[in-house]
Amino acid sequence: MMPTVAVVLFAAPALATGMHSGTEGGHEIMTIGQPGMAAKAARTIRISMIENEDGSMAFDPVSVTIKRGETVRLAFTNEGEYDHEFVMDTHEQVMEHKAGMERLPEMEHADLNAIRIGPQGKGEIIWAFASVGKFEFACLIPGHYELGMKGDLTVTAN
Ligand SMILES: [Cu+2]
Repeated sequence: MMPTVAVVLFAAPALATGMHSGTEGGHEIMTIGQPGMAAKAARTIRISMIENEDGSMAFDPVSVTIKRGETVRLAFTNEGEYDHEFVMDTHEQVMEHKAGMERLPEMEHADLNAIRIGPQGKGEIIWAFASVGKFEFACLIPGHYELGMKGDLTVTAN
């Protein structure tokens, strides 16, 4: 029998934070996919976190398209002077996570579909996208979403 390593890796932090309400029995499969293996990442998508002079904030690019089954290296650069984060999920889950961040702004999240990056910092997520659909990415540090830090992630059929 092949061990399902990815599921085990994912389940541990979800249990630790207890942030997602969609879990039953501590076992959660995310619609958007799961952490991928670096060796399988066929391409890199570079995403910058930007603070504009007018006070607005943004991701660049603001939309990303990926094919179902693709493993992608998402490489982030925070070009600003504040911390930023990237979380990707269904719109519903992003909104739930956003509400959680507003209740507990200092909350550290260990979710594998999210990363927090300090000023001028870099980071990456390697992700295997499992399902066709419309997803969202966002920075959920309070206020940043409203200032523009969100984007569309579309997973297409092959
Ligand atoms: Cu931000």
